[in-house]
Amino acid sequence: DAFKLKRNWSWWYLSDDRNKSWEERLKNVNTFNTVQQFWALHDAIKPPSGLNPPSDYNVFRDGIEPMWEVPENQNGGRWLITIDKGRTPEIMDTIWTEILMAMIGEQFGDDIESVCGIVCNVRGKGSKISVWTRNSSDDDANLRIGGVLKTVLNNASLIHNRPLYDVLRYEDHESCQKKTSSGVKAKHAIHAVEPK
Ligand code: M7G
Repeated sequence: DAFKLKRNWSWWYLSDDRNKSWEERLKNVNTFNTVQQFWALHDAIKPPSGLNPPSDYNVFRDGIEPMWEVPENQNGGRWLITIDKGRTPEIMDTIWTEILMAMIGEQFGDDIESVCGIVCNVRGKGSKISVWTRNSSDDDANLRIGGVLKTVLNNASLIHNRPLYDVLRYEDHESCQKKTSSGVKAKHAIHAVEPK
């Protein structure tokens, strides 16, 4: 028997086709709701490190589209992990798979209602992985979600015997859309190792 997941998840791909608009580049790859379907899909397609920059993977829950414009994301924000250009590509793949497993395995508990999905931006200038949450002003839920991410990633760092990240930063989507060269000011920050 298939191990049923608690909900439906959709995997999306944003292609590297620079001649198309952002919306035209975004395609729904598949929807899954069992553990077996998840691993079949995960193992059949390239890991993030195999994609040509600039392209994205998104895995979002219950029919939520992975874009700022939809009601579930309009007032939202993201926990962001930046992956330095100098790090090995496997680091990105490991972080991606670890957060993905935590999310579809319901590690966020009741706060899953505040989680919309996860994004991997594969970029030549340095890739990014983020967890999108529904309400950028809901500090309690966002900090709990950030706390789960810290636990998941710190455990994974021990298993893989290397630090996977330095800091998680929370920013709202609105600031990201207005972003200037000076970057976006983070609303919250959680360090892998709290500074002494
Ligand atoms: P990005 O991919 O989030 O970051 O945004 P990047 O700077 O690392 O590449 C790059 C560009 O993609 C934005 O300036 C938008 O033009 C477009 N874009 C990104 N997102 C997440 C959206 C979205 O949700 N909706 C729309 N319409 N465009 C987006």
